[in-house]
Amino acid sequence: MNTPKSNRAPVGSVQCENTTLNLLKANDFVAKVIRERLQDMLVINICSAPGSGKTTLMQETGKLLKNKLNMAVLVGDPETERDAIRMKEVGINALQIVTGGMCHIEAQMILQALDHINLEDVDVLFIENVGNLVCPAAFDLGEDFRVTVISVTEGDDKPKKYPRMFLTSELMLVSKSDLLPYLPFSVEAVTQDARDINAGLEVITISSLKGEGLEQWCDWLMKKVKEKKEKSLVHAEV
Ligand SMILES: Nc1nc2c(ncn2[C@@H]2O[C@H](COP(=O)(O)OP(=O)(O)OP(=O)(O)O)[C@@H](O)[C@H]2O)c(=O)[nH]1
Ligand SMILES: [Mg+2]
Repeated sequence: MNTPKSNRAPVGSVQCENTTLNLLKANDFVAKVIRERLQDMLVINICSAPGSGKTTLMQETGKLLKNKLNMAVLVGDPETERDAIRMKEVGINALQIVTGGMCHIEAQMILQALDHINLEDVDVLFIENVGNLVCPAAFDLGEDFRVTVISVTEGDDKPKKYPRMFLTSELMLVSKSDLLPYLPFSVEAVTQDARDINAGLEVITISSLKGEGLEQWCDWLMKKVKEKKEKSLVHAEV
């Protein structure tokens, strides 16, 4: 009898159909409502793998810009309010969205959260997404820009493995640069791979721990806030 020696699948890959497209149409509808509602402030969706330094960056940004900018943060996690607590500890107006195990934030969660956070006079609203380089890339949250953080501990091969996140981002922050001397990570290689996917992607290398690149990041942010304010004034006049 001809019995197979192994039941393992042969090496190869299967291209799967994406059946979430209809669900995303509903999300896009809500994202449009958010975009219309938040015309007076810059909205930034910060995405990354778990632990790449999003909350730490928010804390440092809050400290550096507290006299220049009124910022608020909606932060998503599957469980716990830890990140919102960390931000409040440094004086940031923050609200936790507990997704109940879900691996990304959806636009309807943001819409619900908007009724529970004071956004009066806010210049920039950050959305710290759930740590995940896959699903958050598919969900428009009504943001003006998406910023992807990739830490040097994750490996420089990630952009081509998770291309949609890098394709839909305006800026890539290469974080934890203070660890570069200890790791086989090339900022040049990760930048090249990311720009192969998205030629216009801006890149800033940062260390929230040592302060490297934070001035450049804050300058980028202030410029975007200014541009959004100008746009919102033009919109109000017509
Ligand atoms: N060496 C170094 N460590 C950092 C830096 N920024 C953050 N960390 C550390 O990285 C770990 C994760 O940082 P977080 O800011 O919690 O990361 P996060 O992306 O918000 O994590 P999740 O919300 O769980 O996805 C913490 O132990 C931080 O202290 C940095 O610039 N350099
Ligand atoms: Mg966090």
